[in-house]
Amino acid sequence: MSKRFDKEVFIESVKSNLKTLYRQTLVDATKQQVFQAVSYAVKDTIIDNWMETQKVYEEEDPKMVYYMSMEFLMGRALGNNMINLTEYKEVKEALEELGFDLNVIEDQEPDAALGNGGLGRLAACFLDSLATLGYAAYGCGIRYRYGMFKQKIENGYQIEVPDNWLKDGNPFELRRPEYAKEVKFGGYIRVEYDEATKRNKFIQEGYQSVRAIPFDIPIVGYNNNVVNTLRVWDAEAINDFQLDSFDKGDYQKAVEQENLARNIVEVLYPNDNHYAGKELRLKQQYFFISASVQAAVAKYKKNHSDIRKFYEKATFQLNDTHPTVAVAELMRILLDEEGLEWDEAWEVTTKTCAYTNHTIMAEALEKWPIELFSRLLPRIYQIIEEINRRFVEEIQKKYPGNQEKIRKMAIIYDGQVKMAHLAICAGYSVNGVAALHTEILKNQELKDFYEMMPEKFNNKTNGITQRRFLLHANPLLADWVTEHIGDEWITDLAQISKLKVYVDDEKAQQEFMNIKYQNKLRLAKYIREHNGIDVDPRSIFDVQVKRLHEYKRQLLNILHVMYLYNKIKDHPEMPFYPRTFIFGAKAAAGYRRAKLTIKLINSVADVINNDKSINGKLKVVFIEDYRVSNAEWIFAAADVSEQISTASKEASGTGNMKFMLNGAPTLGTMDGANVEIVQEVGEENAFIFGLSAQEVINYENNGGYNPMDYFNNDQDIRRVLMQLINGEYAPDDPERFRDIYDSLLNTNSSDRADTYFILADFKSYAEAQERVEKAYRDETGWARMAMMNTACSGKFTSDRTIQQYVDEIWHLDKVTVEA
Ligand code: 26Q
Repeated sequence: MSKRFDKEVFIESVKSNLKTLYRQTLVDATKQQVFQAVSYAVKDTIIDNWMETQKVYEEEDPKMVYYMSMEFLMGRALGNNMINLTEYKEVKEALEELGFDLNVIEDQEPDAALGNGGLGRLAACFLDSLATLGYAAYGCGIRYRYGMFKQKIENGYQIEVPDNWLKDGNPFELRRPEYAKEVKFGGYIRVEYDEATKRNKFIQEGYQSVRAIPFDIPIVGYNNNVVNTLRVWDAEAINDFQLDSFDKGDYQKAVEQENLARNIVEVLYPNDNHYAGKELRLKQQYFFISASVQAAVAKYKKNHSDIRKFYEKATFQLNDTHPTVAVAELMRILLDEEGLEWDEAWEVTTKTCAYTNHTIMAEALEKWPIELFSRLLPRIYQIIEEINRRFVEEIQKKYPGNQEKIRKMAIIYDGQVKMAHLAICAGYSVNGVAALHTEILKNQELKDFYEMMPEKFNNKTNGITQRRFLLHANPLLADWVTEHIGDEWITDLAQISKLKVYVDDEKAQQEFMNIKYQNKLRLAKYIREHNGIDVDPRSIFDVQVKRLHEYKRQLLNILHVMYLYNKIKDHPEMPFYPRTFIFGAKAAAGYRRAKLTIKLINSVADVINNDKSINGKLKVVFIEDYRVSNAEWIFAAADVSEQISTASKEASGTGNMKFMLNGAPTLGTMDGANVEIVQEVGEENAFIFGLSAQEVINYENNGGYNPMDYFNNDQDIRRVLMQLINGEYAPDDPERFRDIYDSLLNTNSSDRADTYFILADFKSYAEAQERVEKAYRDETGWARMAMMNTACSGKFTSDRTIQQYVDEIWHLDKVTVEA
């Protein structure tokens, strides 16, 4: 399919890049320079396919999806691009001949961390699948100058360090000034009657504006010559004022516009599952949406004359509510610039926009104060007011006299603009991201909307790309799988179920577990180099890596570690299988309790790792700066996947799927996609514990949960909690962890004590952990279980997810691109 890789040509290209970029030869070049030179050589191949793909799109005019997202957590590009070009091994060999280790070269690349966690990484996996399946797609986002912060751990505390990911230049991006768009903020709207059209014209005046400049990043499909585009927008000042003729007002405005442009794309908000009502955040949202929608309309108009059929060629998928101003921006363009009537414009808009919900956490819901919203986006606000007026009318028609419905469903209410309500009202599809999550949306969170418009609601269980998270992340296992069942799993993960015939095969079991062991060695080396901690690769690697959030319950995990440590100290003779508890997590910079939890984990680690008396039976490791690139190694090395969120709180989870694919059974609650994982792999191949989602919801609705009961009646729990405040892990400041203790036992004004049911689930979790230990002692049993997890992971490819989006929501046309 793709052009044959020519080693000589490739090497020449690397050499010539070194020369033109850096005036360097191979012998003198730094590793960073070699990385750049190799990347430009790879980009060369990509560009041909990129142009060819865009030509096919021009000719065949397929319907396109615009995946609108504030976040794209791409990670590194070089390795992934080589994988998808099917040139990875060839390049590796070529570089070896030149005396370079490809792993070391790949390691020079900073992660493109333009996202927080699950939602951003999902967007990245979707782009990979869209290109691989041959669908025309644009990712639309922001080119943040600083992505997700780098995490340093100092004295056990998280320190945030700016992520200057562009400092050496990004070899894969392409600046496209010819597609720049102007985006306007603020000012006021002057209404003017237009005799010619007999309509009011709405003219924005006294505004500030910035120029949005697109940077295009290639998204390489696997072995199919398709290259799609991730388009991220940079902001530049518009300063066409004349130096000789400006008065004081012009000068002031010019400076303000410079600042606006600089600030707008400066940094990603590092909040995960938490809404911060910051003006700059709303500016970011409108900035990239206005530019993207303008570009999508312009692209359509190049080849089509009737804007009323826009939706036949374009669909906008809104990645959570963050891009929901797209609804009003599309309306604005259709009404004010294209001259459509309201009903015509509304039809186009509601056939174009679709919305994905990623959370039921109340604190993540976007509600903008009217004052802020209307000041920043005056015309957009007018349009939303009219959308709301008509929507409220509809509600009244359906539920006459029912004020309650209006209070609960209106888009504008109580001085706030509710973005989820706008997205549901204007979207033709509303989807959750796992079966359980979608059911909770329909029956609890969005019940009123579901009752009014049931046809909009649907489920799309998340997925992950096996190309990055197995083929690239775990080459040993990838090769082993291919040896046994062929390589079709790379683009058809359902094939991986063919491994089931090997789960009882002793040789296969040994090979599988030996690969796991090699990956554990690789991770142990990483931990030694980065944390200075020695871990025993024969111990159980029990891993929880994800954003730090109370609902994800890293606290439950570390409290259990404290409990185990107590047990080992009390009963040194007790048989105990060595365990290594591995954590990785960033806390939002302003999330006090999350940051204190990191300190707790590190304090417990300090005590336990330095206690010679326990003979290394227990180790605790906090991996600094958990991110996509080191995640790849971590998943490959995990024995146990910790997915222990309070049931009903984790919409889906996607890390759970990456562990499963790499042969790590889930230790988890019946939450999010865990439910479907258990369905696929069988209960006997997972370790499930804790309250069900319904039980949690019942407690939340009816009360009756009292964590003090557990404190009073269970001495193990009481002892662990007392250790939070007796200086056991904070001899220099015994009060350090008081807030965590209080959060579990003391009701404060806003929250019930132990909001996330940690004490309720503690015993059940500890028992599940005992089952893990017992299962791990049975070597064959464990090998079988691990292999079953890999073999049953077929459903969780993002290729399946994307195919469902295409079939049930987007209805895109498939394309093929010849080399
Ligand atoms: C909103 C307003 C202002 C500032 C920040 C935000 C904000 C930013 C990020 C709100 C939420 C997020 C991220 C949410 C997220 O990552 N959700 C996760 O989405 C995954 C993909 O669907 C799911 O697997 C996870 O369960 C869900 O938590």
